[in-house]
Amino acid sequence: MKAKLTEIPRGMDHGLLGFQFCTNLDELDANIAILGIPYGLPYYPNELSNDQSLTPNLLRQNAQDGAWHEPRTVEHFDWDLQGSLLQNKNIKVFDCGNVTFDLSDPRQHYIRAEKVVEKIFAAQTSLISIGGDHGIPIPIFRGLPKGEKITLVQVDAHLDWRDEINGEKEGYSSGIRRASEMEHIGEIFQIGLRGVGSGRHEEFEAAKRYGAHLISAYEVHEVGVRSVLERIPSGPIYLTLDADGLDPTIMPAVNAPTPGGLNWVQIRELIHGLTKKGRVLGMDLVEISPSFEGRRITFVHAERIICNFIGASVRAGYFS
Ligand SMILES: [Mn+2]
Repeated sequence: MKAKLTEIPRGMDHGLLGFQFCTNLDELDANIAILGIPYGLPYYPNELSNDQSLTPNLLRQNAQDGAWHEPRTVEHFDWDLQGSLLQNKNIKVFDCGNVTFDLSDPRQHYIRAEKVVEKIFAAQTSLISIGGDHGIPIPIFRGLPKGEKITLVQVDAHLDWRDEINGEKEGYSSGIRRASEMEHIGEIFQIGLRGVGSGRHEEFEAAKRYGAHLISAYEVHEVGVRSVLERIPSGPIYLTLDADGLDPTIMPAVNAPTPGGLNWVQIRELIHGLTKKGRVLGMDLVEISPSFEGRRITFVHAERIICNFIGASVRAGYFS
C-alpha cells in the first residue's frame, strides 16, 4: 500500500485562514497550496519532535482571527493589501494538511515532503509551507522546478551553512549549505544576519566562496529594503523565512531571540518587492517555538506574513 503523503490534523475541519483541506494531491486544483511540514531531522534523539513541530497546527488554530465561522481575514478590506486578500478573484487556495511521519524511518518525512512539493510545483501552484525547524526547507529546495536557476532568498539571524552536526547533514543548521549544492539554485541572498549561532568562521568562508550575498540586519536598517531588492535578480525566486530573522519584539517565540532583526514594515516591503521582481514560487516560515509565545504576537505576525505573500502574489498577476 502506498503511504499517504499528507493528512488532515486530527479534529480540524478547516485549514489555515478557514481554507478547505485537500489531501488528494493528484487531484489538487489550486493556485496556492498551504502545507505543514512538522519534523526536521534531529541532532539529538529528544529533538525528533521539537517545539517547532507543534506550529503548523497551532498556527492554524491561533492565526489572527482563526476565523472558523466568519472569515474576516479573507473577506474584509485588508489595509496591508489595499483590498481583500484574493481581490474577489477566483483564486483557489487549499490547505494540503501536514506531511505524514513514519516512526520506523524518520527520513521518510523529508522524502514525502519532497514528493508533495514536486506535485505542487508541477501544477504551477504557489507553495506556502509551515515548519517545523529550518531543516524542513531542504526537501522543498530539492522539489523546486529544475529549469531556470532559482534565486534563494533567506531571512534569518543565522547563516545555516553547517555541513553536518553529529553526523546529520540535513538538520536545521545546514539548509543553505545543502541548497548551495543543488544545480537548480542560483544566487543566494541571506538577509537579517546578526548575532552568533550556526555560523563559525568556517561557515562564513564557505558562504563567501559560494558568492552568497550576506546582508546583515544592520545593513538592512542602514540602506533600506528597497536597496536590497535592487540587488536581487528578476526570475524565479524562493523565499525561506526563519522567524528569528525578524526582530524578537514582533516574533518572540523563537529558540534564539536576537536583537536588531527586521521589523514588520521591512518584511512587508520585502515580500511585496520580491513578488514584483519575479515569480516567487513559494515560501516557508520556520522556527516558531510556541512554548515561548505570549499573547499570540508571533502567530499574528506569522498570519500577516502569509496573507501579505498571498495578497502580493495575487496582485503580481501570478494567477491570471
Ligand atoms: Mn535558520
